Amino acid sequence: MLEVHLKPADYKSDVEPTWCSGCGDFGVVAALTRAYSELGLKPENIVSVSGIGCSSRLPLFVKNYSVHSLHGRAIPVAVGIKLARPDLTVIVETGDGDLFSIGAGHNPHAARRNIDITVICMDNQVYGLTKNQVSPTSREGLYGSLTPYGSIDRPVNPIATMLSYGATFVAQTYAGNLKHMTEVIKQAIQHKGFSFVNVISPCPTFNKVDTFQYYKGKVKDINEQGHDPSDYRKALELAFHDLDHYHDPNAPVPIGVFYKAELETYEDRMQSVKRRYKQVEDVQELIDMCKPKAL
Ligand SMILES: Cc1ncc(C[n+]2csc(CCOP(=O)(O)OP(=O)(O)O)c2C)c(N)n1
Ligand code: SF4
Repeated sequence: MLEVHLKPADYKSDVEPTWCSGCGDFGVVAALTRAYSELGLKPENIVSVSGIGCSSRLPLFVKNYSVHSLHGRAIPVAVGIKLARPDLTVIVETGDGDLFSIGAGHNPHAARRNIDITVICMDNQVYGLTKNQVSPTSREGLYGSLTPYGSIDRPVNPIATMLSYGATFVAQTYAGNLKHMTEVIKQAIQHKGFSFVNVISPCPTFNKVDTFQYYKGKVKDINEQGHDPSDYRKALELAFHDLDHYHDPNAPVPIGVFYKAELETYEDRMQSVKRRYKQVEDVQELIDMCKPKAL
Protein backbone atom coordinates (compact mmCIF):
# COMPACT_ATOMS: atom_id res chain seq x y z
CA MET A 1 0.00 0.00 0.00
CA LEU A 2 1.36 3.42 -0.99
CA GLU A 3 1.82 5.77 1.96
CA VAL A 4 1.52 8.82 -0.27
CA HIS A 5 1.22 9.87 -3.96
CA LEU A 6 4.11 12.16 -4.85
CA LYS A 7 5.98 12.77 -8.09
CA PRO A 8 9.75 12.12 -8.33
CA ALA A 9 10.30 15.91 -8.44
CA ASP A 10 8.54 16.25 -5.06
CA TYR A 11 11.40 14.25 -3.48
CA LYS A 12 14.09 16.63 -4.80
CA SER A 13 15.33 19.30 -2.42
CA ASP A 14 15.81 22.90 -3.53
CA VAL A 15 19.61 22.57 -3.25
CA GLU A 16 21.19 22.57 -6.72
CA PRO A 17 23.75 19.75 -7.13
CA THR A 18 27.34 21.00 -7.33
CA TRP A 19 28.42 17.97 -9.36
CA CYS A 20 30.24 18.42 -12.69
CA SER A 21 28.07 18.25 -15.76
CA GLY A 22 27.82 14.65 -17.01
CA CYS A 23 28.52 13.09 -13.57
CA GLY A 24 26.85 9.68 -13.22
CA ASP A 25 25.55 10.61 -9.77
CA PHE A 26 22.82 12.82 -11.33
CA GLY A 27 21.29 9.62 -12.67
CA VAL A 28 21.28 8.10 -9.18
CA VAL A 29 19.24 11.03 -7.80
CA ALA A 30 16.79 10.58 -10.68
CA ALA A 31 16.47 6.82 -10.02
CA LEU A 32 16.21 7.19 -6.26
CA THR A 33 13.46 9.82 -6.42
CA ARG A 34 11.57 7.71 -8.98
CA ALA A 35 11.90 4.71 -6.69
CA TYR A 36 10.56 6.73 -3.72
CA SER A 37 7.64 7.94 -5.84
CA GLU A 38 6.78 4.48 -7.21
CA LEU A 39 6.99 2.96 -3.73
CA GLY A 40 4.84 5.82 -2.38
CA LEU A 41 7.21 6.51 0.54
CA LYS A 42 6.57 9.49 2.79
CA PRO A 43 9.65 11.76 2.75
CA GLU A 44 9.52 12.09 6.53
CA ASN A 45 9.87 8.30 6.87
CA ILE A 46 13.14 8.11 4.92
CA VAL A 47 16.63 8.82 6.27
CA SER A 48 19.63 9.19 3.94
CA VAL A 49 23.07 8.73 5.45
CA SER A 50 26.34 9.42 3.69
CA GLY A 51 30.05 9.73 4.37
CA ILE A 52 32.33 12.12 2.48
CA GLY A 53 32.93 12.35 -1.27
CA CYS A 54 31.19 13.80 -4.34
CA SER A 55 28.73 10.86 -4.16
CA SER A 56 28.20 11.39 -0.44
CA ARG A 57 26.71 14.80 -1.22
CA LEU A 58 23.63 13.07 -2.61
CA PRO A 59 21.53 13.42 0.60
CA LEU A 60 21.68 17.22 0.17
CA PHE A 61 19.74 16.96 -3.07
CA VAL A 62 16.82 14.81 -1.88
CA LYS A 63 13.95 15.84 0.36
CA ASN A 64 14.07 13.48 3.35
CA TYR A 65 15.87 13.41 6.68
CA SER A 66 19.61 13.08 6.19
CA VAL A 67 22.97 12.85 7.91
CA HIS A 68 26.13 13.83 5.99
CA SER A 69 28.49 12.11 8.40
CA LEU A 70 32.26 11.51 8.47
CA HIS A 71 34.41 9.86 5.80
CA GLY A 72 33.73 6.11 5.93
CA ARG A 73 31.29 6.28 8.83
CA ALA A 74 27.90 6.23 7.12
CA ILE A 75 27.17 2.58 7.94
CA PRO A 76 27.51 2.82 11.74
CA VAL A 77 25.35 5.96 11.77
CA ALA A 78 22.72 4.23 9.61
CA VAL A 79 22.77 1.13 11.82
CA GLY A 80 22.21 3.26 14.92
CA ILE A 81 19.25 5.03 13.27
CA LYS A 82 17.71 1.73 12.12
CA LEU A 83 18.02 0.08 15.53
CA ALA A 84 16.49 3.09 17.26
CA ARG A 85 13.72 3.54 14.65
CA PRO A 86 13.07 0.24 12.82
CA ASP A 87 9.97 1.81 11.22
CA LEU A 88 12.07 4.18 9.04
CA THR A 89 13.56 3.44 5.60
CA VAL A 90 17.31 3.97 6.05
CA ILE A 91 19.49 4.39 2.97
CA VAL A 92 23.27 4.82 2.84
CA GLU A 93 24.48 6.82 -0.17
CA THR A 94 28.19 6.37 -0.54
CA GLY A 95 31.16 6.08 -2.93
CA ASP A 96 33.66 3.32 -3.67
CA GLY A 97 36.36 5.16 -1.69
CA ASP A 98 34.10 5.92 1.25
CA LEU A 99 32.75 2.35 1.45
CA PHE A 100 35.64 0.10 0.42
CA SER A 101 38.60 2.14 1.65
CA ILE A 102 38.32 4.09 4.92
CA GLY A 103 34.87 2.63 5.72
CA ALA A 104 35.65 -0.97 4.78
CA GLY A 105 35.69 -2.25 8.35
CA HIS A 106 31.96 -1.60 8.77
CA ASN A 107 30.49 -3.42 5.75
CA PRO A 108 31.15 -7.00 6.86
CA HIS A 109 29.38 -6.64 10.17
CA ALA A 110 26.31 -4.74 8.98
CA ALA A 111 25.98 -7.30 6.16
CA ARG A 112 26.46 -10.48 8.25
CA ARG A 113 24.06 -9.17 10.89
CA ASN A 114 21.48 -8.59 8.16
CA ILE A 115 20.60 -5.12 9.39
CA ASP A 116 17.66 -3.84 7.38
CA ILE A 117 19.32 -0.92 5.59
CA THR A 118 20.01 -0.25 1.89
CA VAL A 119 23.54 0.70 0.81
CA ILE A 120 23.89 2.39 -2.59
CA CYS A 121 27.51 2.71 -3.70
CA MET A 122 28.18 5.15 -6.53
CA ASP A 123 31.20 3.42 -8.00
CA ASN A 124 33.22 5.73 -10.29
CA GLN A 125 36.46 3.78 -9.73
CA VAL A 126 38.30 6.91 -8.58
CA TYR A 127 38.37 9.50 -5.77
CA GLY A 128 36.49 12.44 -7.30
CA LEU A 129 36.15 14.96 -4.46
CA THR A 130 39.87 14.98 -3.69
CA LYS A 131 40.59 15.33 -7.40
CA ASN A 132 41.82 12.12 -8.95
CA GLN A 133 43.45 9.58 -6.70
CA VAL A 134 43.01 5.87 -7.38
CA SER A 135 40.37 4.09 -5.27
CA PRO A 136 39.97 0.46 -4.14
CA THR A 137 37.89 -0.25 -7.26
CA SER A 138 40.26 1.46 -9.73
CA ARG A 139 41.59 -0.81 -12.43
CA GLU A 140 45.31 -1.63 -12.54
CA GLY A 141 47.27 0.96 -14.51
CA LEU A 142 44.79 3.83 -13.97
CA TYR A 143 46.65 7.14 -13.77
CA GLY A 144 45.89 9.38 -10.81
CA SER A 145 47.38 12.50 -9.27
CA LEU A 146 49.49 10.37 -6.90
CA THR A 147 50.16 7.50 -9.33
CA PRO A 148 51.95 9.01 -12.35
CA TYR A 149 53.06 5.50 -13.43
CA GLY A 150 49.55 4.06 -13.03
CA SER A 151 47.97 2.09 -10.17
CA ILE A 152 49.89 -1.03 -9.19
CA ASP A 153 47.06 -2.33 -6.92
CA ARG A 154 44.60 -5.05 -7.89
CA PRO A 155 41.00 -3.82 -7.56
CA VAL A 156 38.39 -4.94 -5.03
CA ASN A 157 35.40 -6.79 -6.52
CA PRO A 158 32.41 -5.12 -4.77
CA ILE A 159 29.86 -7.81 -5.68
CA ALA A 160 31.96 -10.82 -4.65
CA THR A 161 33.01 -8.99 -1.47
CA MET A 162 29.48 -8.19 -0.32
CA LEU A 163 28.25 -11.69 -1.22
CA SER A 164 30.96 -13.27 0.88
CA TYR A 165 30.17 -10.94 3.82
CA GLY A 166 26.64 -12.37 3.84
CA ALA A 167 24.56 -9.51 2.41
CA THR A 168 21.07 -10.88 1.69
CA PHE A 169 20.46 -8.68 -1.36
CA VAL A 170 23.32 -7.91 -3.76
CA ALA A 171 22.86 -6.11 -7.09
CA GLN A 172 24.69 -4.04 -9.65
CA THR A 173 23.22 -1.42 -11.94
CA TYR A 174 24.43 1.32 -14.27
CA ALA A 175 23.91 5.10 -14.18
CA GLY A 176 23.33 5.09 -17.96
CA ASN A 177 20.15 3.02 -17.59
CA LEU A 178 17.55 4.90 -15.52
CA LYS A 179 14.89 2.22 -15.84
CA HIS A 180 17.18 -0.55 -14.62
CA MET A 181 18.57 1.58 -11.78
CA THR A 182 15.08 2.53 -10.58
CA GLU A 183 13.89 -1.08 -10.61
CA VAL A 184 16.95 -2.39 -8.75
CA ILE A 185 16.83 0.40 -6.14
CA LYS A 186 13.12 -0.25 -5.58
CA GLN A 187 13.79 -3.94 -4.99
CA ALA A 188 16.67 -3.11 -2.64
CA ILE A 189 14.51 -0.75 -0.54
CA GLN A 190 11.69 -3.31 -0.39
CA HIS A 191 14.06 -6.10 0.66
CA LYS A 192 13.83 -6.91 4.37
CA GLY A 193 17.46 -7.20 5.39
CA PHE A 194 20.83 -5.77 4.33
CA SER A 195 20.72 -4.73 0.68
CA PHE A 196 23.70 -3.61 -1.38
CA VAL A 197 23.52 -1.94 -4.79
CA ASN A 198 26.70 -1.12 -6.69
CA VAL A 199 25.96 1.59 -9.25
CA ILE A 200 28.52 1.94 -12.04
CA SER A 201 28.49 5.76 -12.03
CA PRO A 202 31.20 7.25 -14.25
CA CYS A 203 33.21 10.38 -13.30
CA PRO A 204 33.82 12.13 -16.62
CA THR A 205 36.14 14.70 -15.01
CA PHE A 206 38.81 12.39 -13.61
CA ASN A 207 38.31 8.84 -14.85
CA LYS A 208 39.00 8.97 -18.56
CA VAL A 209 38.94 5.17 -18.96
CA ASP A 210 35.79 3.83 -17.24
CA THR A 211 33.41 6.19 -19.02
CA PHE A 212 29.78 6.01 -20.20
CA GLN A 213 31.23 5.40 -23.64
CA TYR A 214 33.21 2.45 -22.27
CA TYR A 215 30.26 0.80 -20.46
CA LYS A 216 27.67 1.44 -23.17
CA GLY A 217 27.01 -1.87 -24.86
CA LYS A 218 29.10 -3.82 -22.32
CA VAL A 219 26.49 -4.02 -19.53
CA LYS A 220 24.31 -7.15 -19.72
CA ASP A 221 21.32 -7.89 -17.49
CA ILE A 222 21.92 -11.27 -15.82
CA ASN A 223 18.26 -11.65 -14.81
CA GLU A 224 17.11 -11.17 -18.42
CA GLN A 225 19.60 -13.91 -19.30
CA GLY A 226 17.88 -16.24 -16.81
CA HIS A 227 19.95 -15.87 -13.61
CA ASP A 228 17.93 -16.96 -10.57
CA PRO A 229 18.84 -14.67 -7.62
CA SER A 230 18.10 -17.40 -5.08
CA ASP A 231 21.16 -19.34 -6.36
CA TYR A 232 24.06 -18.18 -4.12
CA ARG A 233 26.75 -20.30 -5.78
CA LYS A 234 25.80 -19.09 -9.25
CA ALA A 235 25.70 -15.51 -7.93
CA LEU A 236 29.28 -15.89 -6.67
CA GLU A 237 30.37 -17.42 -9.97
CA LEU A 238 28.86 -14.49 -11.91
CA ALA A 239 30.42 -12.04 -9.45
CA PHE A 240 33.87 -13.48 -10.11
CA HIS A 241 33.39 -12.54 -13.77
CA ASP A 242 32.46 -8.95 -12.89
CA LEU A 243 35.98 -7.62 -13.51
CA ASP A 244 36.83 -9.77 -16.56
CA HIS A 245 36.37 -6.75 -18.81
CA TYR A 246 39.53 -5.21 -17.31
CA HIS A 247 41.56 -7.87 -19.15
CA ASP A 248 39.23 -8.92 -21.94
CA PRO A 249 37.69 -6.09 -24.03
CA ASN A 250 34.91 -8.43 -25.20
CA ALA A 251 33.80 -9.52 -21.71
CA PRO A 252 30.35 -8.29 -20.65
CA VAL A 253 29.77 -6.35 -17.40
CA PRO A 254 26.99 -8.11 -15.45
CA ILE A 255 24.18 -5.97 -14.01
CA GLY A 256 21.01 -7.05 -12.20
CA VAL A 257 20.15 -8.82 -8.95
CA PHE A 258 22.89 -11.36 -8.23
CA TYR A 259 21.46 -12.65 -4.95
CA LYS A 260 18.41 -12.31 -2.77
CA ALA A 261 17.44 -14.32 0.32
CA GLU A 262 14.74 -13.83 2.93
CA LEU A 263 16.48 -14.41 6.27
CA GLU A 264 15.79 -13.17 9.79
CA THR A 265 17.04 -9.63 10.29
CA TYR A 266 19.11 -8.43 13.24
CA GLU A 267 16.05 -6.52 14.43
CA ASP A 268 13.99 -9.78 14.43
CA ARG A 269 16.69 -11.56 16.41
CA MET A 270 16.86 -8.68 18.90
CA GLN A 271 13.14 -9.15 19.48
CA SER A 272 13.66 -12.84 20.21
CA VAL A 273 16.38 -11.97 22.77
CA LYS A 274 13.99 -9.44 24.35
CA ARG A 275 11.35 -12.17 24.69
CA ARG A 276 13.84 -14.39 26.54
CA TYR A 277 14.89 -11.52 28.79
CA LYS A 278 14.24 -12.02 32.47
CA GLN A 279 14.75 -9.81 35.48
CA VAL A 280 17.98 -10.81 37.30
CA GLU A 281 17.78 -10.59 41.07
CA ASP A 282 21.47 -10.27 41.90
CA VAL A 283 24.79 -9.68 40.16
CA GLN A 284 26.00 -13.25 40.83
CA GLU A 285 23.09 -14.60 38.78
CA LEU A 286 24.15 -12.37 35.88
CA ILE A 287 27.80 -13.48 36.20
CA ASP A 288 26.67 -17.12 36.15
CA MET A 289 24.60 -16.51 32.99
CA CYS A 290 27.72 -15.20 31.23
CA LYS A 291 29.90 -18.22 32.08
CA PRO A 292 31.06 -20.46 29.21
CA LYS A 293 28.60 -23.25 28.51
CA ALA A 294 27.66 -25.73 25.83
CA LEU A 295 24.96 -24.73 23.32
C1 LIG B 1 39.39 11.09 7.61
C2 LIG B 1 39.44 11.61 6.21
N1 LIG B 1 40.40 11.16 5.38
C3 LIG B 1 40.46 11.60 4.11
C4 LIG B 1 39.55 12.52 3.66
C5 LIG B 1 39.66 13.04 2.25
N2 LIG B 1 38.66 12.48 1.36
C6 LIG B 1 37.47 13.09 1.18
S1 LIG B 1 36.50 12.32 0.07
C7 LIG B 1 37.70 11.13 -0.19
C8 LIG B 1 37.50 10.03 -1.20
C9 LIG B 1 36.10 9.86 -1.66
O1 LIG B 1 36.06 8.90 -2.64
P1 LIG B 1 34.69 8.25 -3.06
O2 LIG B 1 33.98 7.73 -1.88
O3 LIG B 1 34.99 7.27 -4.13
O4 LIG B 1 33.83 9.47 -3.56
P2 LIG B 1 33.74 10.30 -4.90
O5 LIG B 1 34.23 11.66 -4.55
O6 LIG B 1 34.58 9.64 -5.94
O7 LIG B 1 32.29 10.26 -5.23
C10 LIG B 1 38.81 11.35 0.60
C11 LIG B 1 40.02 10.50 0.61
C12 LIG B 1 38.55 12.97 4.56
N3 LIG B 1 37.60 13.84 4.18
N4 LIG B 1 38.51 12.50 5.82
S1 SF4 C 1 34.62 15.06 -9.84
FE1 SF4 C 1 33.72 13.28 -10.84
S2 SF4 C 1 32.48 12.30 -9.22
FE2 SF4 C 1 32.91 14.42 -8.58
S3 SF4 C 1 31.14 15.61 -9.31
FE3 SF4 C 1 32.74 15.73 -10.86
S4 SF4 C 1 32.23 14.09 -12.31
FE4 SF4 C 1 31.12 13.65 -10.40
